[in-house]
Formats: sequence, C-alpha cells, structure tokens
Amino acid sequence: MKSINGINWKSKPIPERLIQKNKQQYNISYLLSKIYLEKNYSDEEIFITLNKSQSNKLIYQNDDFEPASKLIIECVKEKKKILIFGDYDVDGYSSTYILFDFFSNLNVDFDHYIPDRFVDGYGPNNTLLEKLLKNNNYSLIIFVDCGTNSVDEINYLEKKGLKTIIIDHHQIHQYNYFKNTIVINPLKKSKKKNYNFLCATSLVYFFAKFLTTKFKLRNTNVKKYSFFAAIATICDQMPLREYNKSIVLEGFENYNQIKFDNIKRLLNPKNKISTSKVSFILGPILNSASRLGYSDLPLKLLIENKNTDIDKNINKLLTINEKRKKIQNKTISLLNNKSEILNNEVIFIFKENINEGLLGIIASKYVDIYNKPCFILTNSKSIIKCSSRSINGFDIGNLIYLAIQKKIIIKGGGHAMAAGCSLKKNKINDFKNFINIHFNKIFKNFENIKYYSSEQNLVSLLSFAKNELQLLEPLGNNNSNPIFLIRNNKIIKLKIIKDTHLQLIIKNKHNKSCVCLAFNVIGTKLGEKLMSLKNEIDLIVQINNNFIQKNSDFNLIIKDAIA
Ligand SMILES: [Mn+2]
Repeated sequence: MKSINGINWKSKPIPERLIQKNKQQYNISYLLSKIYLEKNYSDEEIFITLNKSQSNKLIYQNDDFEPASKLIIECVKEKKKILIFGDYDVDGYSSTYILFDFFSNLNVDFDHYIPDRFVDGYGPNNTLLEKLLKNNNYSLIIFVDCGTNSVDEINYLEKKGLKTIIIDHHQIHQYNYFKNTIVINPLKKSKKKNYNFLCATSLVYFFAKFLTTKFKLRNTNVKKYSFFAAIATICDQMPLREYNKSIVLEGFENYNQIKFDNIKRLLNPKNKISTSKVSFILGPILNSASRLGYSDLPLKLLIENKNTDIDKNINKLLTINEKRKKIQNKTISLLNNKSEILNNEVIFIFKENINEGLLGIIASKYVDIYNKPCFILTNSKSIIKCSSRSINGFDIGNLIYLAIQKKIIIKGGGHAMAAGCSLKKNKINDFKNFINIHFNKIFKNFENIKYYSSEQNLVSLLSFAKNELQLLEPLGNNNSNPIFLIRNNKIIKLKIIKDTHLQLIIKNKHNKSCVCLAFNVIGTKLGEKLMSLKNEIDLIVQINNNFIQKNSDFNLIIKDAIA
C-alpha cells in the first residue's frame, strides 16, 4: 500500500491469542491490548501504565552513590567549597538546580557555573577551569550532564589536588580510571538495560534521594525534584518507556501538588501538564536562552525567590524565545533547499554564518517534518560546528564516536537521537560521505515500511480517544501516538493556516464528519493531493491528543494518504 509520501503502510501482525489474553487480564479494549503488544510493552510496563499512583516507590541505586556521597560529606564537615558545573540545556539546568536547592539546605559553601555556549562551549575545558579556580578555593567540582569524556580536564583537576564527581549519561568513549574522581554514569555497566536511558537529572534526583537519607534530612522537598527529572527526560529525548515512564508519571503527578511559580508561570496553568506541553512549550523556552548567549538565565529564574525578580526573568526569557523563533524561521527559509532535502536519505546542510546556537533545534525541526536524520553545520571561529538529530534505528551518538576514531572530526559526543561535533572545514565532505556510507549500511535494501495500528472509523477513534488514549501516556519518544487507517473519506471543507498547514473537515460514508489538521503540508505532495481531491481517500491519521489536555473538540492529524 504505497502512500503519497512514498511509505509502504502495513498493519503489524500480532497473534490473536495474545491480544485476547491481555484484553482479559487487564480488562482493556481489544484495540488497546493490540497497541500494547505492537509497542512491545512488558507485563510490568502495562501494570505501571494502568496503575499510575505508585509514586514514592521509585528508586535507583548506583554503586557510585556511596563514594560520591562521602566526598560531599567531607566538604560539609571540613567546610570546603563545592562548584556545581552544568550544561546549558534543560537537563543541565535541572540537574544543577536540584543540587543547588539541595545544598542550600545543607550548611555547605558552594557556587554554580553554567558555561556560555559561545564563549566556553559544551562541558569543561582547561582554560575555563583555570579561570574558575583562580579566584576560588574549590575542593570539589560536580559536573552534571557533562564531563564523561573530559579526560584532559579531569587530569588537570586531579593534578591541582581537586576531587570531582561526574553525574552524566553521555556515551563513554573510553573508560579511564581516575584517583580522585567518582563517575556516576549508568553506561559504565551496560548490563542493567533498564537504566541505560536515564537522563542526568534523573540520576541527580536519585542521588539527592540517597543523600537525604545519608544526611537524615526529613524536610527536604524531593517531590519537587521529580518534576525536573520528568521535564529533563522529555527534553533530552530519552525513550518514554519502562523506568522513564514511571519518572515522567511521578513528576507530572507531583507537578500538580508543588507550588513552584518559577516554572508554572511559563505554562498555561489551565491546561493539564503533558509531554507535548513540555517538549513544545517549556523546553524550547528554557533552551532558547543559551542559543542566544544567555546561558545562565534559566538557572537564575529557577533559583530566584523574589516575586518581582521571577517576573523579570520570565519576561526576559519569553522575549529571548520570541527572538529565537524569528532568527530560526529566517535561517530555515535560508536553508530550505527542498530538492536537496527530498532527494537525500540523510539531510546534510552546511551554510556559513548561521547562529550556531540554533543548529540543533533546526535539525530537530527537519527530522520532524521529513523523518530523516539531519546534520546542520556552520563555521564557528576557525572550525566547523555540527549539530544533528536522528530517527529510530540510526544511532548518531555512536556514529560521532566512530568518526572521532577515524579522525574525520575533532571532537564530539551525544546519544542515539542527538549529537554534536566539531571538525575542520576541509573534512566536511569526508564527514558527509562517512555518514551516508553508514546510513546505507544500516538501511541497506531499505524499504520505507511503517506500521499503523489498525483500520478504524471515526466513531471507534472517538471512543478510543475518550476512554483509552491516556492509558498510553506519557506519549513521546519511543512511545509515539498510535497511527490508524481510516478509509473512504471525503473532504468537505478546507482552509490554509499560516501559509503552511491545512485544516479540513472530512466526512465518511455514514455521514460522520471530523475536523482534521495536516501540519507543514503546503508545498508537499500530500498537501497538493488533499487540496485537489475530488474523490474519496484513505487517510493515515493520529488522534490529536491536545484533545485530552484542552478538552477541545476531537480532531485528527493527517500524517499521510493512500493514493
Ligand atoms: Mn543530558
């Protein structure tokens, strides 16, 4: 069944016996049972999803918590100073904030530092460390969401007699043994598969829980921290499955109970908190700061107590975000070489003098629209910087690691879905070829097959949306909103929105009608087809899950159509 977008849509064959078994065991519908099986949910995962209120039981133990806690206890006892060093994204801010808040309750002297994306770059470097150490007598540095591969920097600190704790989840390029450094990174021991996808903030959250018992702090509000673990998990594009699912569910549950205006004012309090609100509203606002050179602003907002200053920081952040959107749209229109994008399996664009802080967000925009891995490059001082985002099945964190080994790029890192690197200008073509060779190896004989869950009609979808869609939450990365096929639709009304999207009303043979949205389709084959349609058409759709959050009218999102 080839579609307008060139996809071969199929329905996943699931044994009838298994569908029936789940249906009875969990007292759920046939459709939901099938979707759980399609997504490979384990029994435990189904149980967690159906019984959300099992909070406070979340525990993660890491062998390195104990030695790391000793370093902190030593600082408290001996009145030594700590520096928290974070990353300039939601995961980094959240990790830094939790430690900041936690240390504020202890009698310990500490500072924090979020590097400037343009001046300092990602993670620590020796020049920066030298500067930070010059005026301060730090004994311990805690790196959060960075540091895993900072071998030179750790050696430098150890030589200076400092101790370090690294709390990070980035892929480890080479495991090094350090004398005075504790590395908390689940990827050190990759056997416990369940925990390989924790973001840095989740690690810090569990570490804070561990410290609470160590320091016998009864009044520390760990609840608030779980919300930060949830938003960092979502914004760092961690798979929303198994343990991460519980973390997000717990964080959202606690969000409703905590009074934390610093964050709540960024979200419309009338609507329920959801993964899409976090990834499309909260995340981009917080991340926009470092993209335009205000790396420490989100943290300033999080740690602010005075109401007037909270307002000031929020307004500043919102202004920066609007500016970011403008520059982003301008850049995208500058890069938009449609034929190059449509004719290649991997999007690879180099353009001079674009804002390097926006590379990643533009790459993820392209992945959303075209469903292809995307690499965006620009010049930065004397080198080239690249930021990339990927699709399931193409691990670009590993790809970057291989490219470093082959000396194609200078340095870089990341995880499966998002990575960054820097390279010399004369290596751009080598890098492009390297990526394409790897992509073709993995997707050899690649037939663009995708699966829809099942054929449904407007009535059955409405009932599923009302009663069961929320039993799949949190929807997002690796746990996507299910896709359905609906046949024989007529388009009875059509409207172009903001020059890029379509809003239409479809009607089936039983005269049932429904509002549909098709995003970013103007100028594409799908858009043309929908706009010129005279006959009936079979559509590939998702339920717009804003429906649950805003209680607005039921509507569908058109993803594709069968010619
Ligand atoms: Mn992270």
